[in-house]
Order: sequence, then C-alpha cells, then structure tokens
Amino acid sequence: MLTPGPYRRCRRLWQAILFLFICALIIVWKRSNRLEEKSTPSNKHVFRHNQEEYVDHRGVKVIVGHYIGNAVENIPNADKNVINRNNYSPMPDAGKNGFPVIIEPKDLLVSQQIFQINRFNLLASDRIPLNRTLPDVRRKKCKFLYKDYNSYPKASIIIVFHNEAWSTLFRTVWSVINRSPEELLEEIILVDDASERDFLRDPLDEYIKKLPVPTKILRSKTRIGLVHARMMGSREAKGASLVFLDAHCECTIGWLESLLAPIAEDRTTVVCPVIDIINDNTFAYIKSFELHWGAFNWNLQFRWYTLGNRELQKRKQNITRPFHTPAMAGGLFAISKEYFFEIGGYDEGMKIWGGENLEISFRVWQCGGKVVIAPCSHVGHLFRKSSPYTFPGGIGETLYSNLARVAMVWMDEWGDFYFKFNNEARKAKELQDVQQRIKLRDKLKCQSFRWYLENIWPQHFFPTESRFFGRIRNLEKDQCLIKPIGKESSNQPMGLANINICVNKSLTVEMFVMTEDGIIMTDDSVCLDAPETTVNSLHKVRIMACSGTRRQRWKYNKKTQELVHATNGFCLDVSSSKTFEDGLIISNCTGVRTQKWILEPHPWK
Ligand SMILES: *[C@@H]1O[C@H](CO)[C@@H](O)[C@H](O)[C@H]1NC(C)=O
Ligand SMILES: *[C@@H]1O[C@H](CO)[C@@H](O)[C@H](O)[C@H]1NC(C)=O
Ligand SMILES: *[C@@H]1O[C@H](CO)[C@@H](O)[C@H](O)[C@H]1NC(C)=O
Ligand SMILES: *[C@@H]1O[C@H](CO)[C@@H](O)[C@H](O)[C@H]1NC(C)=O
Ligand SMILES: [Mn+2]
Repeated sequence: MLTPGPYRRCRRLWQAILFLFICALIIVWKRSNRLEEKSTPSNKHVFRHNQEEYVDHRGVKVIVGHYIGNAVENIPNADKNVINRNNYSPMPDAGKNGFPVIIEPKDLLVSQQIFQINRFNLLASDRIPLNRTLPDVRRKKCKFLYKDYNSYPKASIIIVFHNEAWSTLFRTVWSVINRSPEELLEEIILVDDASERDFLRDPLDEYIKKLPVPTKILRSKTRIGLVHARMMGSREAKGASLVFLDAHCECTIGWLESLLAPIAEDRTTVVCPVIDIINDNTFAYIKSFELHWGAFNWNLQFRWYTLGNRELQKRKQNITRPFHTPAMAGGLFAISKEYFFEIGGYDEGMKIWGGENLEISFRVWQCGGKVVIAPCSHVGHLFRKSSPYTFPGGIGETLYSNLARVAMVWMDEWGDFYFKFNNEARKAKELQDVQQRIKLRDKLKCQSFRWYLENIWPQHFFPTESRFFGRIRNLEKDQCLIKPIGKESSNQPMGLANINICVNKSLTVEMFVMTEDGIIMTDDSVCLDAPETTVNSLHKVRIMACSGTRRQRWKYNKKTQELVHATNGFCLDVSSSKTFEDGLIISNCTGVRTQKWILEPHPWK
C-alpha cells in the first residue's frame, strides 16, 4: 500500500516542505503560548454534551477521557477485513522527535476513509515507529531532580483498551519501556475490555512475550467498562504503585520518576502528569500548559481552569514542585497500590466510564489524601475531536447514573444543588444503591464537601450560605444578567456582559453567585469584570475568567440598588445606545433606573 518510490525521489522537496510546515507550527504554537500567558483567558467552554475529550479552538482546554470504544457500524464501506487488519508499517523517520506526519495528497482519500475506524489518522499512526523519539519538554530544573530511585515505589503500569489500534497501543507501551528507569518498572498490565479485533488476540499474546519488560494481558469476555477493567488490572498488580494510562499515550523522558517521588514522600498522594497533546491528524507532540488545575462545573463536567494569582505566586516559588489540584482528569495518574485499596479502589457501582475521576478526587481529598499535578512529568495523550462511542446502557444514562452516585455519596448539600438543576441526574438517582460507599465514607471518617470546598478549592464558584445565589434583574429593563453562551448566539459577542429576558426554565444561564468579597461569578469560573481605573467612565463590562483581582470586585448598595465597582466607584449600567451588542457598561452613578438592580435570591439546596 505504501510505495516508497515517489517519496524517495522527492525526498529533498518533502524535507523542505516539512521543515517549513514545522516552522509555521512552532510560530503558531509560540504565539498562542504567549497569548495564553499574557491575557486573562476567557474560559470559552463550549458545552459539549457528553463529549469525552477535546481540544478547544485555541488548542488549550482539554478534557481527558479514558479509553474509547469504536462504533464501526456507522462507517461506510467498513468491511470487516479492513477493520481487523493491522496495517502498521513504519517509516524510519516518520513522526521523529514528535514532529507531525504529513500525508501525501495521493494517500489523503485512504487516510480520510480509515480515519473513521478510530477517529484519528490511523494511516499516519501506522507510519510512525513504535519507538519514535519525543522532545524533552520538561523545564530544565527537572533534569536534576528525582534521582533517588531506590526509595520510589516500583510501578505496575495498567493500560485498559477496547478496540485500540495496534500502533497507538504499542507506542504507548514502548514509550513506557524506552523512557522509564528500568529499576522503577515492575510490569506492564494490559487489560482488554472485550475487544473485537483479530490482531488484538493471538498476535498480541505472541508479541508481548518478547517485550523486555514483563507484560501481562488480562481479558474480559464481556464489556465491563473502565472502572471494572482497571480494578481487574489493579488486583493482579505486583508493584508497590499503580500507574494508570490510556491506551493512546506517549510518555516523555522523566515522566515516571517524577510521578513516583511524591508517593515516596507521602503515600497518600495521588499524582497526575501534565497532559500534553498528540494531534489526532498529524500525531505531532504539542506541549501543553502547566498553569492549569483540574476542577468541575455546576454540571459536574471536568474542566481545566487557570490558576488564580495566589496559586501562581505560590507556584513561582518552586516551579518544579507538584501542586494541588481539586480534581484529576482521570485518564493518567499514579497511586500507591496499598493506599488505592485502603480508600476503596473505584466505585464498582459505576458503569463504563464518566464521573469516576471526580469520585476518586473527592474521596482522596475528603478522606485525608491529596491530589497533585507533577510539573516535571509530561505524558502526551491523543485527543480526538469526536468520540465514536456507543456502549451498553446508553451514554446519557450511564454518565448520569455515575454522576448521581458521586453527588449522593460525596457532595452533601451541593449534591442537592446538582440534582436541583439536572433532571436526568435526578431521575438516575432513584435507581442507585450507594449504601456501601456511604459506609466506606463513614469508615474512613471523611470530611464534608463543605470542608473540601473551603479548604481545597476556595476559589470555587458554587453557592454557599454566605453567598448570594440567584438572578440579578435590571429594574428599568426588567431583564436579567446572563452568562454569555458563546459564539453560537450571534447577537451576544462572547465575553461582553449583557441582560436578557428572565426565563425561569433555563435556570443556570441567569443564575449568579455574589461572594462576601463582592465577586459576581457564575458557572465555569467566569466573573463580572470592569477596568479598575478609568479616566472617564463608560467602559464595557465583560464576563471573563475569574482572576481574583480587584477588577472583579463590586459592592451592592441595598438602599440605592446600585452595583458599584469596588475600585472606580462607577455604577453597573445598561448602555444607552440600546443596541444589544453594547451590553453593559460602567458609568457615573446618577440614580437613573438603568443603574438599579434587584438581587433575587433563589434556593439552591
Ligand atoms: C527503533 O527500533 C528499530 C527497530 O528495532 C531500530 O532500528 C531503531 O534504531 C529504533 N529507533 C530508536 C530511536 O530507538
Ligand atoms: C522544589 O521542589 C522539588 C520537588 O518537590 C524539590 O526536590 C526541590 O528541593 C525544591 N526546591 C527548592 C529550592 O525548594
Ligand atoms: C417558574 O414559574 C412558575 C409559574 O410560572 C412558578 O410557579 C415557579 O416557581 C417558577 N420556577 C422558578 C424556579 O422560578
Ligand atoms: C463623570 O463624572 C466626572 C466627575 O464628576 C466627570 O468629569 C465626567 O465627565 C463624567 N462622565 C460622564 C461620561 O458623564
Ligand atoms: Mn483517552
């Protein structure tokens, strides 16, 4: 299928094109890097229902799911032979050092057709050697740390897969073998969750016998899902620590020792790597940002949020030190084996995937452990734009059942808040038996969710008793402050604060929290923001990523009903030009009715 003739003939030309392409890529990447660090990024999270993982339009906000099953029934002309064939045929330099692979025009059609099988560019993946090199993306200081191997717990690497491509699966395996200190690798455990591909059966059994690291394959006859498959692997593991990886990752140099060192220091630490991006089309390795931490929104969707100023200052004191994160993405982490079982493994009442990352995050934090991100550990993960996933039970029902369990067991009053605004989760709740997990919580004497919010994530944007929660209504217009919904709605430029007719059904869009410090915020960590000092007034008010700065402080004057900016004394007002795009402004406080706002509290429990 691959004819090297023309390739070799124009090798020079291709090299030149490749070089130029890479230069362009680096420039684009550097620029977006700089943008990210300078501006306060507006968290432009597009709500993607049930989407497992994605890279947003700027390539930064990423959600890690776990493993994907491939629903190949819907692929046109997907004959069984094509799907069952292993077409791995490496070209020596393809993807070298994390560079992108470029498919020649003559192969584009084929590459597009087989893209559907795994929802990534399988043709490109199959050209990249299993042992391709990757750049060392760590900060320089990392190279001098983590040398005390003898004290670190040896790792059992656990990789669950379902219909994974050969090349991505074994590039994961080889990246572990080639870039982990031998002394730290106990074994690799592959868990096959009922894959249907021929090449993942006997050929795989034969292949792993020859690997230089002891490698086991465990197989489930029926589809059991991520939680159960990982439990299956964990029970078989001999290592003192468990390291979970997705089946389409590539580890970089230094990744393992920096994950294990914090466990050696404190066995109740759960350690996540920085997750870099493997492009689903070119397989280019793209370094991602270290200045994010993981948390979740009102719908219990996992999100990356930028660190607040206080965390940034703390991090700057020692840029290599692992930092706390309220939640983990779930796909990749290391944990002491003993501790994993001590705190109750995974919730085996959960199906397939979804929500188990929050469950383990809450459990670890609330029951005395901690979850950290190790900035010296970089692992690439293949992010797909679409998740070609059908699974037993239906995606919605499964996900909501799992999230209902999380809310019921760990979230106390904030579980009520979740159910209040999520009908599907509320329905799923009735069917859950969580007795065992509640017992576990009692046995481990775990802290409340209030403790978690106050101590682990004080920057959270959930309602509390001491915060206002409800609608903010303009007296003159009789309309409510709303959260911008994003690009989709053309008449609301993303980021500009605005008001709209108060609807009572789509509740959370018009619900805001106002803290005692005067921060007005809403779901997904966005805050009402205006310039601190202005020579003249009339400045646009935006809804931006919460930064904890004084730009985002307001005072509500109950008597005059004005919302006054804390630093410049101007009043929140509706633009007089009346075009919707102008939205809200700050202007001189004059007592006009457009500057009067009613805070309408709404019960949240
Ligand atoms: C990868 O493996 C091939 C075949 O075993 C070998 O020829 C090549 O040198 C290896 N490449 C690297 C970067 O280790
Ligand atoms: C920074 O953190 C690393 C990793 O925890 C640690 O080994 C190192 O000693 C720290 N450096 C300083 C200057 O505190
Ligand atoms: C929505 O409106 C109905 C009546 O129109 C009212 O009974 C109900 O309380 C409102 N719900 C909320 C949450 O405001
Ligand atoms: C706001 O008030 C200040 C001082 O009272 C005045 O100088 C300024 O022109 C006013 N701005 C507007 C837009 O009315
Ligand atoms: Mn994944």
